[in-house]
Amino acid sequence: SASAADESEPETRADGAAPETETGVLAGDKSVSVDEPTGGLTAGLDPVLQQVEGTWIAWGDGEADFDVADERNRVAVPPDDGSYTLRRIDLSEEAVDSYYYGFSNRVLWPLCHGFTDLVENRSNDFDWYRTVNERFAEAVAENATADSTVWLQDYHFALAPRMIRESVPQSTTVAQFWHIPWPTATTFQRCPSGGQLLEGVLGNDLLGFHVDRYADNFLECVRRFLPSATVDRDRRIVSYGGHTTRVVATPMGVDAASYDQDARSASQTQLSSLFEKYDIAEDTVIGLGVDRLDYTKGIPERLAAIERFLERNPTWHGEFTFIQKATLSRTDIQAYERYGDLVRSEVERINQRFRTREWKPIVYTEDYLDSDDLCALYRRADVMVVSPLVDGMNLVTQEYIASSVDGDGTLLLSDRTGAHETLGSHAITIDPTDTDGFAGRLEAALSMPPHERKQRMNTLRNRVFDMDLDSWMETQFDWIRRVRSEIGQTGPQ
Ligand code: GDG
Repeated sequence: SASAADESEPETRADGAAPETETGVLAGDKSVSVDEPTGGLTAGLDPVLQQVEGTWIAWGDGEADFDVADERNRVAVPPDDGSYTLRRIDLSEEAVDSYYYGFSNRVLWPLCHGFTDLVENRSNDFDWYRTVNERFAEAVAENATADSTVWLQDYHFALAPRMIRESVPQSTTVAQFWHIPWPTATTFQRCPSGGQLLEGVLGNDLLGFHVDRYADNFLECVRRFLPSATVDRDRRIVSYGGHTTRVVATPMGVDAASYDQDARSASQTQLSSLFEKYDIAEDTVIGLGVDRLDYTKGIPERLAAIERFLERNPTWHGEFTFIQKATLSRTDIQAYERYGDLVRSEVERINQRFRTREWKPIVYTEDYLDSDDLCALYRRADVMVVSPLVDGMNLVTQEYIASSVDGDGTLLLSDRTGAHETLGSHAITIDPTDTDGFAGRLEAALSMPPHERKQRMNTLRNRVFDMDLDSWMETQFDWIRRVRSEIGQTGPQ
């Protein structure tokens, strides 16, 4: 059996998607409904857990107010045949503020993305981070048997792997996937309690990153800051405190077939009603950006490049509109609030500068788009702009490619994303901070001959279908099996 721990943001899910289909409701004082997620890792794990009949441990929204032993914190999924158990850990408001909005997103998120100026290490946040990691570790230990695989997701659980390792049988496999970059040693040096975090993640038998660079950065941090560890860089194996961790780079994919299918079934009426809502003329050439409203995503830099493009290309006025879909995120943190204000005021300023009575260059929306509308927009977009200053992978890139079923879209992709390391050779590469160069690439994308667009998109599509979510999951489980058999052969180390 497998048990997995996952964490989602209170206002959105981990993949930014909202629940789509309600599949069941449990009766009681406070009823619990079970919703199917629309996409991403959450949706990818659901069928896996249904097959292996495991336990999924996640935190609740803090509102349910059930105590740990309450039946409603153990929900059968699907509710009628109960293939697996969804176990919820309820966190108090203070815990969420310190663990999630505190150490996870005021320290680890900015630090791992190299935004050291934004690191805010408030007192108590690390203690809460440890406490919540302990609560998850206890819940895992209660559920794990000698045969179990524990699969942890992301940077919210840097301490839990060692705690779990020390409380489950030796033959239980502990693995983790780290969805964001691992920073260089120079940056990591500034991480409060960095040594404890390294010791924590080295409780894993397997540690996965999206790309080689993050795996190499991690190994360098271990070498520098845990001198008693033995690091085999070539085989990417670390031995520390009598335990061995294998580090791998396995770029995550999306459910390409389902994006393809949703894009193919997108109707003209659906698209027309979106264009009507945004007040865009039907034959406009469309640029598109889809991001969480996060300071890593390079939205102001993108707006600056669009402004430069409009300055240099009056013939495109009235013909080209850029749609920026921004999903509000972590708004309790001031850096996010300020970033949102900056983005909105830049949009307003650029629109004021160039707009006419019939046209404005930028349509900005924070509305949630259901997956059909999102795929319809991806399909319709002539140019997709992905310009983060740093991004672990960036799944939007792959979603766009999978939805470009007519094969005529072009992709502008920042060279600072994990996606660029796997797909960059057939995208149009941009340096998000080079406004002139970025604007020039936008011009080039819009005037690219159709046969070149098709050729590039065809190659990108093949790659995205090859590296889809299923194949990523298979790779993860292949590695887990391999690590498991290595533990079996060598015995406890
Ligand atoms: C982290 C890492 C890594 C957004 N708005 C809507 C909507 N979304 C969905 C997108 C996409 C997701 O949100 C965003 O995923 P990204 O990968 O682009 O970025 P992060 O949220 O920062 O994710 C990142 C990822 O983890 C996975 O490992 O790639 O580097 O930072 O799926 O589609 N979806 C819908 N409506 C919206 O309005 N339906």
